[in-house]
Amino acid sequence: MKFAPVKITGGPTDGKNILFSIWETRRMDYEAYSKDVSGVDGEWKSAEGNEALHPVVNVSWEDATAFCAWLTRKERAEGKIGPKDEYRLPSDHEWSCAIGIGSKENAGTSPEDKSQKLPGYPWGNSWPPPNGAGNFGGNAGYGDAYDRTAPVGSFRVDQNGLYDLSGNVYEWCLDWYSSGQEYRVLRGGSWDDTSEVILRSSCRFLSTPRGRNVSNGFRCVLEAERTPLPETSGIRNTANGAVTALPFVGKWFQDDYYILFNEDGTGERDIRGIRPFKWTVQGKDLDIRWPDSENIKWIMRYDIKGKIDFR
Ligand SMILES: [Ca+2]
Repeated sequence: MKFAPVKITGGPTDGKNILFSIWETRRMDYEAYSKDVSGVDGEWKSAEGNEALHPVVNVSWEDATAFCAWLTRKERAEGKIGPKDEYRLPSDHEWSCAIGIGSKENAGTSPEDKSQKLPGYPWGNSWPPPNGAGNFGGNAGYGDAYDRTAPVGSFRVDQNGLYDLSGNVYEWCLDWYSSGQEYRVLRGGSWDDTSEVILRSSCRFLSTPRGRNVSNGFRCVLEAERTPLPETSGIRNTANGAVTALPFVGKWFQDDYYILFNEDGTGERDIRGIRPFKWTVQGKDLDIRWPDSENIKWIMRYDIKGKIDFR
């Protein structure tokens, strides 16, 4: 799973960068969970024509929440995330921030009160959706190549680096839909939706917490601690021992690799411990090179507010 930071404005996580999975949770992710935990409901397997890279569907809010709790337990035990870091569903307001309308909504009112109130879509105000905007229903006045779900990441990427917020599958959010506490919130529309109202960024859908549907999946977020280092701290280059000031402590997650910057500026390695790497720092750029292949290079750009961009 890959994650990208989304700046949250308003609500309990105001000012934080919440790491959003760039994809909806895939069948391959859910399969790993179902093999590791006994008693996981098997209805997700029944969706027709789906493959590993398609989003998992037929999962309830309770299923999705249990998946996030499992991933948190697993990665804390493996040392991939810190003891206070947590995978969970995004809140309804955080999801609004991800799709670009968080600052236009009141974080304190119920999803029901905000549903469909704002016009507009992730691609602007035009209707029907432009080509490549997402995986929607066949009668949306827009053609895509998929009758049902599409592999995650098949359509346009947004300004935060996220795919398929709009369309493909509905995504469960943490919140109750309204004060009656009977339904949970779903966002974003699906492969089966064609309505210009339903596909608005502000539209909310609802279902009981145990409801499962072929249009409903979910996306995880990671709420992680990230504390700036004092200005005098630095990172030690393991190749030559030099310490370079870098006011940042953080973690970055890539499918197989995990880079950790400890508070004392040491601890650099990949999670498998196979290949140590060295780095150079130029301004706010961290240039990471594998010693056995100068052609493989990651450059990470930092600012002290915690935003990380891969280039
Ligand atoms: Ca979606």
